[in-house]
Amino acid sequence: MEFEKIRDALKKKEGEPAKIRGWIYRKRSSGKIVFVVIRDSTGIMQVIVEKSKVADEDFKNADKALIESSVEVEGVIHEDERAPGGKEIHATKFNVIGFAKEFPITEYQSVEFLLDNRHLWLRSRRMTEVMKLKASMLKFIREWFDENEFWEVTPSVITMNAAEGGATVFSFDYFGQTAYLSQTAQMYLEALIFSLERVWSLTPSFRAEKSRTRRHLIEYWHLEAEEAWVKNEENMKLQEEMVSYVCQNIAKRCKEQLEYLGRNPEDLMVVEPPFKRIKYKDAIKILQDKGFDIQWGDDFGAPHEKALAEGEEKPIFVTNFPVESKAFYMKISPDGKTVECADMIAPEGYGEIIGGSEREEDIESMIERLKKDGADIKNYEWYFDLRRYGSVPHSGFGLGLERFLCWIAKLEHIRDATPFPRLLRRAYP
Ligand code: NSS
Repeated sequence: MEFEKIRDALKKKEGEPAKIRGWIYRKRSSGKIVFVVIRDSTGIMQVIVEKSKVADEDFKNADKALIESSVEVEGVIHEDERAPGGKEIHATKFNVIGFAKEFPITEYQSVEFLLDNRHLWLRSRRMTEVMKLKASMLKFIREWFDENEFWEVTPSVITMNAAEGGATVFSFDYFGQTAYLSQTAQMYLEALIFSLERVWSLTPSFRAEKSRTRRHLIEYWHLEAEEAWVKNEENMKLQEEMVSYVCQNIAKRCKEQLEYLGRNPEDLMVVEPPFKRIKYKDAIKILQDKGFDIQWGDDFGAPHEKALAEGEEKPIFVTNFPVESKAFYMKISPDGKTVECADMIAPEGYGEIIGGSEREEDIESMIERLKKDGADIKNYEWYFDLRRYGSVPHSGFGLGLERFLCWIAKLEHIRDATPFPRLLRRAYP
């Protein structure tokens, strides 16, 4: 008989044979009977190991094996409403594959302790459900890009361009030259639209941000798209369609994960285009009316974004930020003071999840803005070539996958949206 997943074994009837493998999740012993709950990637199953029903060796091992030992079990299904899932296996064989030492993680542990033991904490039900949700998100994102004729591409993560500003870039010695860890794939995606027209990529992005907040990671997964012949408004349409597609599919196809994490699928079903659009200058007024001390030119922090999306069921866009507050590559609007950009802000205080814009085509304007940031212009010559050889209006956006997941999964802190979070003072394990 082949091994089966616990999910499938739980569908079997009284008296049917079963064979599973996994890790000991819970255990108690009463002399002649050991009750073991086994988990695998699909669920948990109670196993009854009775001294009189298995080989002596098997019983001894079952009796002494600690939580997180890996085991193989053969037996017969028995229906019992007291067991999780209403079924249990009465073992005929109980084989310990790897005995576990005493597991360091017990019920109430500090955040720091759990981060120190992240490699073990990943086995928790909570982390398991979050990671399943993240994998599903990626699947739906891929579906959407595929259906909308975007090509997936693989840009480099080592670069000589600090496109999002020199202040938050990690630099290192690249055989005698200074190179950076990528903050964004955008410039490379821009190069690829001249052959593929619509492209997207998923890469790690790095931000040496000294901020210690619940929404900043030093390394995060960046989902980016770039579209030829597209202006800012159509760029926003694509973003709201993609985000809605992912929300709706998660609501319909990931109920188990959502339920465990306390997110009502109905919250995500209501997410559909169009999303509200607010101009930056109006957003400033709204914030001032709400009592914030904020002026034209100031950037938004978490409290501002939270206030702007207050009472909203869907994300909103804030558009047309002041030129000085945004990156050198954003197209300056006809008013000369703002740029053709949009930040997508999630509801419930989750803040900005997407930054996008139409791209500047005027080389002089970009040089001027780059110089203000102290950038080495010669490293941007290749990028200016894109404007010199058949430039077209084009736009794109970047979504922080972990920020998106925080909102979808109702997480309190972004560290739980990734298996091995890189934080201000942590790159271990
Ligand atoms: O800086 S962004 O707003 N925009 C860009 O990097 C563009 N070059 C993207 C593009 O147009 N191709 O970052 C985009 C998103 C932002 O909205 C967040 O969701 C996420 O990337 N982001 C982060 N997530 C987690 N941690 C940190 N530190 C972080 N920084 C940005």
